[in-house]
This record gives sequence, structure tokens and C-alpha cells, in this order.
Amino acid sequence: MGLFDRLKGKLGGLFVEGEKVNDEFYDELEEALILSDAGAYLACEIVEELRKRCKKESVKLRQDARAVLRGQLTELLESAGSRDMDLKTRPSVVLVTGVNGAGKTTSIGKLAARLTGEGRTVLLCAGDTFRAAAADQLEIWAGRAGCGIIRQQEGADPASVLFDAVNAAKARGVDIVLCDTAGRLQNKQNLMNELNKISRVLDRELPGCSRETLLTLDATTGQNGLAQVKGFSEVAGLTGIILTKLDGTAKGGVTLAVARETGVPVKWVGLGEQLSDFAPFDPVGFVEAIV
Ligand SMILES: Nc1nc2c(ncn2[C@@H]2O[C@H](COP(=O)(O)OP(=O)(O)O)[C@@H](O)[C@H]2O)c(=O)[nH]1
Ligand SMILES: [Mg+2]
Repeated sequence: MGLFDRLKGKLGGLFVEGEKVNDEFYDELEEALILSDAGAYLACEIVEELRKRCKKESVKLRQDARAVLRGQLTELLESAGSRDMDLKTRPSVVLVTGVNGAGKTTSIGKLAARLTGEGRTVLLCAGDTFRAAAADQLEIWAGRAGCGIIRQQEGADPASVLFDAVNAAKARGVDIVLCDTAGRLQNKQNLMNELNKISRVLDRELPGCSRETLLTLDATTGQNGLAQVKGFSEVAGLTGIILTKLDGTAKGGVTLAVARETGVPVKWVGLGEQLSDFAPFDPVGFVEAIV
């Protein structure tokens, strides 16, 4: 069982042994890509490129076109840049943004568990101060992941919570601070102000520190996800994506669209609600599952 088996859908069914590559095949492929949320524009682009490659390599059979398409889509995903996390300095800071319900708090818990499992020390920062329940939820995850948490009262300034977290991290020699945020993209100006303030705290308290700004993107939101990546990119300067809820969809196409149109790499995937339902994104495994 591969990580992405849930994504095996219509696309994979097109590569029937012994059948020829013809116009009908390309039409079916384009339709399947659109149904998988790749978007009409990208679906067309992928099919045109595949036509070119198959012609150049004299590919006649669908089973052989599969390998060509896999190579092509893997290249597309890898073109979004490095999936490594920049966590060189002690402490490093990872900000996690995303719309409500996308899986920020859950992903922070899972990432924390993974990092502590690798022997790093982690401190969570309850930067979503919008609701008290958000910090409570993060505290439960801190317990599961075996790491500390810094929180303040509901309504506190997120930048002030991060100030506390960074100074606690320095005092305790913690490797990585993972910071939750409230992520209200509905009000861009507000979010921008909040993130700018957070950024200023980091510049002042941890000049030159390694920073990641990750967006949690719910894989089940389809093409709307693309708009979220663009919106948050503009406001927050994203360094990567955590693609959540991949267990809940057979449509992986938005991942292709995000890579092609935003160039922000998917670094992690969420595959369920449990601590261990989390993995680094693997383009080769992903493409093998969808094609
Ligand atoms: N199936 C599934 N559910 C997830 C995943 N990640 C988060 N969730 C669920 O999505 C809901 C919202 O998650 P939460 O972390 O609170 O989102 P936040 O508002 O962005 O902090 C919760 O019920 C989570 O259990 C995932 O990868 N798969
Ligand atoms: Mg949350």
C-alpha cells in the first residue's frame, strides 16, 4: 500500500495494455485531468506536451505513454523548487498559515512529533489567539508530540506570544519554534499587519534566523486551493505547502496546478487525523499513484 493509493482514480485507468495512443486517448486524458482538479488550462498544456514527447520518442502504446507522462508530471512537481526545510539556526522558526479548518493546528502537532522523533527539541507557539479553544487544541498536540508550548490569554497579540516563545526557546536552547496563526485571509490587510508584526519580532529577537512560512492547503478544496496559495503567497511570502486531507480525496490534480502556477513546493502531506498521518511529499510516489 502506497501513501497515495487513495488517489488512484480515472487517470490510472486510461493506460490499458496493448491499446494505442490516439486522439481519443488524449481527449480522455484531458478530461480525466480536469476531473482531478488540475484545471482546464493546465490539463490542455499537459496533454500537448505529452503529445510532443510521445511523438519524439515514437511512443505508440498507452502503457508506454504512462512512463512518459509520469516523467513529465514528476518534472512539473519538482520544478516548484526544493522541498528541504531550512532549519539551520537554533532556534529556527516555522510559521504555519492557512484558512480556518485547513489543518494548521493538526499539522503543527504532526510536524512537531516528527521533529522530536528525529531528536530535535520543539516549542509550540499558540499564535492563533482568536479563540481560546485554538490554544487548548494546540496544547493537546504538544502533549502528544512531547514538546513545550507557549500561550497567552484569548485575544492576545500573536506577535507578543511569538516574542515569548522565541525568548523561551533561546533560554531553553530549543531547536525549532512552530508557530500557529489565526489565518484570516478574508481580511487581507489584517493578516498582513499581523504577519508583518511577527516578522519584525523575528528580525529583532532572532536576526538572520532560519524561517519557513508554510501554508496548509486542504486537498479537498480543489481549484479554490490555487487561489488560496496565490493569496497567501502575496501576503506571507510562502516557502512551502503542507497539503492536508489527501486521505479524503481522489483528486490530486490541484497539486499539479499549484506547482505549475505558483512555484511554491509542497513539502509535507497530511493523510489523516492521527499523529503519524504525515509524511514528506514525494513527487515520484505521488505521480505513480495518480497516473
Ligand atoms: N482526514 C484528515 N483530516 C485532517 C487532516 N488534517 C487536519 N484534519 C482535520 O481537519 C479539521 C481542522 O483541523 P485544524 O488543525 O483544527 O485546522 P485549523 O483551523 O487550520 O487549525 C480537524 O477535524 C482535523 O482533525 C488530514 O490530513 N486528514
Ligand atoms: Mg487551528
